[in-house]
Amino acid sequence: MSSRTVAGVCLLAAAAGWCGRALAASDFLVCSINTGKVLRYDGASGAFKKVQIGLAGGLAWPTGIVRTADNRLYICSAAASTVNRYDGTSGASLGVFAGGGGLTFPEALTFGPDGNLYVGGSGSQVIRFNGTTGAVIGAFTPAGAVNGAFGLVFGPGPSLYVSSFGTNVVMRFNATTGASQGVFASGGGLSSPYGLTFGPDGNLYVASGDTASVLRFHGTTGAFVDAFVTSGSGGLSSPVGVLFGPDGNLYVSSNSTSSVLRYDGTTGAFIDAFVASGSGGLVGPSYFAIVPACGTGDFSGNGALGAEDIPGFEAVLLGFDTVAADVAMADVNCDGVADGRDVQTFVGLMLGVP
Ligand SMILES: [Ca+2]
Ligand SMILES: [Ca+2]
Repeated sequence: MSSRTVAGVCLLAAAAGWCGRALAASDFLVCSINTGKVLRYDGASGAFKKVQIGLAGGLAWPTGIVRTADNRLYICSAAASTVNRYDGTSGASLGVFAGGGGLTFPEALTFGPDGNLYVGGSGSQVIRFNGTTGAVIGAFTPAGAVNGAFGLVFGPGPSLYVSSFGTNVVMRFNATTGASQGVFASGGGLSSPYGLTFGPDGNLYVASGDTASVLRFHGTTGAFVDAFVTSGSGGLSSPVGVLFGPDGNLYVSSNSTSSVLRYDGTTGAFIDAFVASGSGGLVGPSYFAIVPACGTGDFSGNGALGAEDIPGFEAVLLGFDTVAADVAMADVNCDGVADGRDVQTFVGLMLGVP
């Protein structure tokens, strides 16, 4: 059977929802501020894989990063005061997506429940952009409500929770109107807050830059719970990004030590330097994203993707081969599923066409 036939079968099947084979493997994409690059690491071992984006599209001082379901990467190019868009597989630049509207030195971004893009920077307001076109919608939060919006997350309320870097608090805003709901979290030593995320226990975890810790606040009341990651634990210094990984543990980028550290997701105890200091040329990590791992398509195991790999690739797409490692290998377009949408990328890689 030709690969063209396979593509046709699986595109139809994918539409019906049964052909795609979901994967568990993930990678980390880490923004390396000082080198202007985005680096890819194995989500299981933390080993360096490759430079995903290297200075492409005018990327300067990369900070906030999110991946969307259509496999696009949106990255804050802080020094250019723009949000740039990239192909999640090749890392190719798709140009500047958003900018203007008063956005300066953006460091944090997230898509909202309305599908629009919310970006925080060095100013006093979170700016909203059309999530499809990137056009400026306008300031979302009231003027002066924050001083450096360097962390954003939508959460219970529904509300938008914003780290206000210069005032050492987490502010809360109505997720629909942007109206201020006041200070949500403060105290416990919170100083120069950066990334924040809601954990599996429903509480809010906030990177506290100046105290080199990750503080936990009650997810409903905002009351200080504890220093979940204690000051300097595991060498933590100037934490920026905080995310719970697929293994349930907490990952924290340690900007000053150029590493990503891992902590027990229940106790907060230091586990290891998941991404070792300087690995792959990492200098000054800021935010990071956890994304589906890319398959190599190299079923023959000869270190290259070629015609010899077609039978193995077809066997996965047709469902004859359901071995997890093979399914992961077939996801060459890195969208987390092995299906007909991988055919174009597979053929491109085989022919050496980016
Ligand atoms: Ca091969
Ligand atoms: Ca895929």
